[in-house]
Formats: sequence, C-alpha cells, structure tokens
Amino acid sequence: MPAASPPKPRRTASSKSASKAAAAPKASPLSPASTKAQLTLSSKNYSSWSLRGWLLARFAGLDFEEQMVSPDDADARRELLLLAPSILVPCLSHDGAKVWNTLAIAQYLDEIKPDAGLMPDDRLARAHCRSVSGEMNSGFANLRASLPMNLKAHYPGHKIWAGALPDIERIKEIWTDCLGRYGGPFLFGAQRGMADAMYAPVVTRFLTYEVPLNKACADYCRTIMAMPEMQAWRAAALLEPEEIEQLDMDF
Ligand SMILES: N[C@@H](CCC(=O)N[C@@H](CS)C(=O)NCC(=O)O)C(=O)O
Repeated sequence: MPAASPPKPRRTASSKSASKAAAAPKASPLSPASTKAQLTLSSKNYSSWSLRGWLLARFAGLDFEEQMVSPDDADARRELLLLAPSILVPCLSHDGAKVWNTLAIAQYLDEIKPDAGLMPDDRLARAHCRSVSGEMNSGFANLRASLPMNLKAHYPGHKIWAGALPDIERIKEIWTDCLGRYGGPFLFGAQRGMADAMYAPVVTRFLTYEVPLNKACADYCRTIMAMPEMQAWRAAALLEPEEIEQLDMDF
C-alpha cells in the first residue's frame, strides 16, 4: 500500500487556465487555429515509442488523428522532420502546441486532461510514477537493443544476451514492487496510466521472446494485453504490410 501522504489537490483545466489567463495573451499569433489533435506515429508493429504515445493519448481520452510515417521511407523521413523537430516519433500537435518525447507528451496530456488519471492522485505515488516512467524513458538500452518490439513475431526459447539481463531484472523488480505496493492490477493500482503506457512495449517484448517471469509480472502482462486499447493496437500491427528486415530476426 502507498505510504500515507496528503492527497495532492487535483488540478482542473479551468483552474489552471484561469491562473494563467491574466498573464498570457488569449491566442498566440504563432499558434494556428485550434484543429483536431494529431499524433505522429510510425510502425505499429515495430515502434515502441509510437505505442507509448498512442496509449497515453487514448488513456487521456484525447480526440486525435493518427499521422503515420513509414519508418524506412526517405521522403517520409523528410516530412517527419517538418512535423517533429527531433525527427522522432511520437509527436503530438494539439491546439497550437507541438510536443515530442514521450515523457513530455505524458506531462502535457496530464495537464490538459487532469481528470483522466494518467498519474496517481497521491503525491508520493505521483513521484514514484514519474520516477519509474523516467527510468523507462532514459534507460534499459540493452533490453531495447537486444529484444526489439515486434508484435508479429514469437521467438520462444530465444537466448537472451547477458547484457540485457540486468535490465530485465530491474524491470521485474519495478513491476513487482509497484503491483505489491499499490495492489494492481495496473502498476499504480486499479486504473491504467502513464507508467503502464511506458512499460506496455516491454510487456510485448517479454511475450515475444518468452522472458521467464514471476506470477505477479506474468499476470501484469496479461492485464496489459487484455486492455481494449492494446488489443486495438495489436490488431492494427498484425495487419501492417511493411517489414523491417533488420528487426525481423531469424533465430
Ligand atoms: N525517448 C524518445 C524516443 C523516441 C524514439 O526513439 N522514437 C523512435 C521510434 S521507436 C524514432 O522515431 N526513431 C527514428 C526513426 O524512426 O527514424 C521519446 O520519448 O519519444
């Protein structure tokens, strides 16, 4: 269970915008007129960061259009440069704001959709959620390099490179701790949120490569894969025609 701490007063979109209204001009001359939000993504089969951004936007209840860029098409890459200054996906365009980097997107969505429950209410749990989400965003390079996301693939008995084992152990430790502390079935309790979006591609990797898991972690993987959002993403990934040879490993 989370340690007791005074609940953090939830920000509301209206109170937050009210406090900024006095200082900020009503509309920036640089902002285009408000249109439907757009989320730039690449492959649903291979792009783990696209999956994270997409889940965050869906969890937040954002009304958005997907803008798909082919991961290995040079013209599409040039187009992506115009859309996302980092040349990376995901990139969210919403109401004049352009947000890239998955953590920044999560923070932005939490700000504009404060009641969506992307982060827990409790101050200590929010700090914990930010920490494990940040750890995913900036770490686990060996896991990412050696077990690429590939929803179409299944490699049972895959020999896992020793360099990736500490990453896997650390992720299992994070999940087991969160599930025990907050009671599951999601990392921060009854409601799915930011940390679940961050770790969802790891769930798919663990299943693709049949990484041995304890019961709590295996149950968590089932919970994530059963989410309607995850099922919708997976169904679209399986229909994707393109294949990236370097990521289709042959074992
Ligand atoms: N930490 C970044 C990582 C973003 C990232 O690496 N995205 C990959 C896709 S999985 C990408 O766009 N790579 C360049 C490419 O597809 O050409 C984030 O949080 O958004």
